[in-house]
Amino acid sequence: MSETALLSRADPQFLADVLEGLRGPRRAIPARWFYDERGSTLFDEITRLPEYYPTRNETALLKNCKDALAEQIASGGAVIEFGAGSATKTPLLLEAIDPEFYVPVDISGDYLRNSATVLQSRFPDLNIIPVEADFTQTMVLPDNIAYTNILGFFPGSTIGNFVPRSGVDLLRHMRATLGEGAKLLIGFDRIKSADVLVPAYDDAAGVTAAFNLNLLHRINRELGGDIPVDAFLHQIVWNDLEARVEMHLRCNRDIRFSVAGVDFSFDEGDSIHTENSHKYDLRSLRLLLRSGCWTPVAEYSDPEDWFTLVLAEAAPIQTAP
Ligand code: AVI
Repeated sequence: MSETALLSRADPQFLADVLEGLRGPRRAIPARWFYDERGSTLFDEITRLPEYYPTRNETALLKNCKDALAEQIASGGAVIEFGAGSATKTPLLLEAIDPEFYVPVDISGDYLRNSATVLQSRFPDLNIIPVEADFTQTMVLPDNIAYTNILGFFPGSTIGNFVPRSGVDLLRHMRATLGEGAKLLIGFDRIKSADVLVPAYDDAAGVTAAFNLNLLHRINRELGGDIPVDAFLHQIVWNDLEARVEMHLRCNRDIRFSVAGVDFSFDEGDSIHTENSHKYDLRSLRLLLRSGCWTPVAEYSDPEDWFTLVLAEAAPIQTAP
């Protein structure tokens, strides 16, 4: 395919983010672009790695707080999940609170429909209404859901992939989407030793490295790039000041390449910042929720305090004092 034909099919936002992000001096590409088909498959593999504790710990936590959740959340309402849903975590929540409607919201329509089909066979009486949308923006909920009893579900500590300013914006959009009287069940990965955090993002089997490097393959494939992928190394940094694990792609030699006809040159040691994964203590996660117009009402943590699920209520939108 010619480069013009290729670029006419490319996502214009992906192209803009990559050209802007490679320009430097502080090169960075938003983490949302990891998730093409290959990236989503690799992320799925990551969640099963021995070093990657968040999925295991959050799943165990959900199992353990099922009864407590059932006491706090009335059955027969609607669950709005931000993201297409996980094959293990979503059924646990649905079993616990028995809603009438389940509305998964995701930007990737194919992935959304596939996971909805799998879930429907397991919960034949549940009304599943997939919504293809960007959940980082306020959206209108399907009008056939019961607006009285709404629970947002945002597991996985995906909130950690947003810098605090964007995380607050995201929570406020969720508050606007879900409305007055809604609740939110949200997962937060906790601050812990770098000896645990770093291997979780730099596993021995190299799956996270492949996930990180796949971004460059995607750029080459979708944006007509000729980046020599073998010149880049997966690098993980625990940034204690910002309380976050950072992923970078570090260049191991001087190179030149082009993307969409634009030339770039990298020196040995230059890097592209590809992801932040913020970690929280209880005070910082409460502050983030309150800033995003949510009032925490219950917290569930595992015995090691490695992961916390918070149930929060929509707060009145107020600016003073
Ligand atoms: C999706 N997100 C919560 C994952 C995380 O832990 O920040 C993405 C991930 N990146 C590398 N490993 C996992």
